[in-house]
Amino acid sequence: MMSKRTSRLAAFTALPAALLTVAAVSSPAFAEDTPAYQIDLEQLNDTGSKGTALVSIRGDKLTVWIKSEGLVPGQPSAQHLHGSTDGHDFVCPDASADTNGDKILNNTEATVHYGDINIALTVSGDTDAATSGLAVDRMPVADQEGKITYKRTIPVSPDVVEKIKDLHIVQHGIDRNDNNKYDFEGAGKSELDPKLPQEATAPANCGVVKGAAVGSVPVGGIETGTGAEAGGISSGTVIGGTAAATMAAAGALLVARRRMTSGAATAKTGGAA
Ligand SMILES: [Cu+2]
Repeated sequence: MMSKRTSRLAAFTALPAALLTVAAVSSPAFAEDTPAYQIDLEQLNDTGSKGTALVSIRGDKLTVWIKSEGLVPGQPSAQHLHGSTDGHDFVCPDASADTNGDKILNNTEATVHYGDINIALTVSGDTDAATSGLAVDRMPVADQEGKITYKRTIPVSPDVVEKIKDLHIVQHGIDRNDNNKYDFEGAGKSELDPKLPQEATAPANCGVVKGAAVGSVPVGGIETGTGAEAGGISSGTVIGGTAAATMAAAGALLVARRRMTSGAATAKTGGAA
């Protein structure tokens, strides 16, 4: 017991002070043994954006904390867990992923590397990739310094519980012409929808889930100090209905591309004002 508590404390000591505060406020999520994984968000598209995130799983609930900066002040940033739970090893792209050579890493180019949207990290309502992928009216808005603080706990499917380490966090929205809004002068039209500025949909940062849990491990509901230690998610209690969930996810991804366009249209109203 002592050692678990000690290691958890040590892990959090390594996190930025600001994030620590968030974790402290929400300590109930960590009051029980819960695996938590750290994500370092690193810039894409020369945004200078960076941040730290934590993801933890307790039963079928995923909690995501994000503390980031370098987003466009006053603008909504679409943010997602990207990647797949079928074992495909997606990664965060670098500048070489700009295959059309226009000096902008757009979402389509980046998706080759970080995968499709798996979960939309909205601030409220559903988190389905298909219906909320670009529901920018429900995405966090960066403050006047371009910072975003986010925390949400959401139910997830068993395959996400099992494969959380295969997913990445991506925040979108860049400002090429530094005028604190998404507009067409900065980077032209989005490849997703010509009615949208590229600045609204291009990725600003990306981070992968690091392999080792920073917190201690057994998932809530499993009263044991053994067996569940390594992955923390090996219990049969959280696995079930996998086939159905996988099929639903596959369907969602197919629809996501189409919905992204209509969803993002909402952003234009707010963003161009
Ligand atoms: Cu995304």
